[in-house]
Amino acid sequence: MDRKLDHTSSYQRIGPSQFSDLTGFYDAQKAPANLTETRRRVDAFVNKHSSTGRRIVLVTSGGTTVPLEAQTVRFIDNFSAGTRGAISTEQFLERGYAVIFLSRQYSLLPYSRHYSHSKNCFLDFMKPDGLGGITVAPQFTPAMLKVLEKYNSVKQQGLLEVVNFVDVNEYLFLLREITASLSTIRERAMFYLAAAVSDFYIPLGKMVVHKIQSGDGALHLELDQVPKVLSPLVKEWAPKAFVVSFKLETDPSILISKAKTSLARYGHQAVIGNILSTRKYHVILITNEEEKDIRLPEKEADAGAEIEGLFIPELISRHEEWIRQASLQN
Ligand code: PAZ
Repeated sequence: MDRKLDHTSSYQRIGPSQFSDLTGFYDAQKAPANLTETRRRVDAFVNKHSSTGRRIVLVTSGGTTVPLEAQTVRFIDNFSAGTRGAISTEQFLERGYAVIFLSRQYSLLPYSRHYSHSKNCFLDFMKPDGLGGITVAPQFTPAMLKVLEKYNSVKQQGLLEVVNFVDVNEYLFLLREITASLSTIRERAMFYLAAAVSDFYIPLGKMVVHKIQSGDGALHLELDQVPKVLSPLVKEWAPKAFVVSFKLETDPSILISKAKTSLARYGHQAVIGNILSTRKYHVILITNEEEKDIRLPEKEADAGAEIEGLFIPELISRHEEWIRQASLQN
């Protein structure tokens, strides 16, 4: 027997089923509890680095969940491990940026990612030192020392601010808040939107409170479309910033046209197109002026190179030009 969930007994149905304007979305959804504290933290980070003239990039990373119940037992998720975001953050930090890392809780983090999702358990990197303590096994020491030095330097200079989300609702509230903060540094802000954000969700007004019960046959879910925040982000929230979005597809034949449509629709500066199965070795950088195929040669990949090391310098040089052009107009 098929059934429909009785959400009306738990929550009153509110608002239209799709929010064409975002105010409707933010009014109807519940803000995360840590929003005010996070804004304070991000404001302090932005103020500190803006006073030194440093450029700041917001890197979004990892996948958002879509809860099925308000007291969430089940949720929809996606594949993203946050690899792109974590690697990219290291690249930006190495090139002088301060980074706000808006990342899915427990997905990969810059620096620790070299060990946390390695084939080895973290304990395999260690050995007893014979004096009752622990040391790093000698074969891993040179590589780990390099990572540790970079990590400590970033920490000492306070160049990295990590903000976590789990579900798509938290992500959208945090993104709007961080954008408001970053907009104060105008052209020196870059948005690098690499998170795999769900296109569909269940609005609070349509969600059941308690665990969905089994035993009554098939479950039919209806998901609303997540509002497109890129439009207000580019046009209203941070109109002076340099904005890079990502476009993921599985069908190569539609990737470029979808990326170009996105660029034309939202009016931002660049799209990085990638295909699920080849995303670690091949991306396409699309701007209004060009379409650049960027590939990581196999030999370089085998030697440990990562494709972000090829396309992030390209983005940075375009960001520098963006800042230069703005300074000519002021
Ligand atoms: O997190 P990851 O490294 O496994 O994947 C990165 C990615 C494919 C999520 C990213 O490159 C991307 O394309 N993000 C945007 C996805 C989208 O089209 O919404």
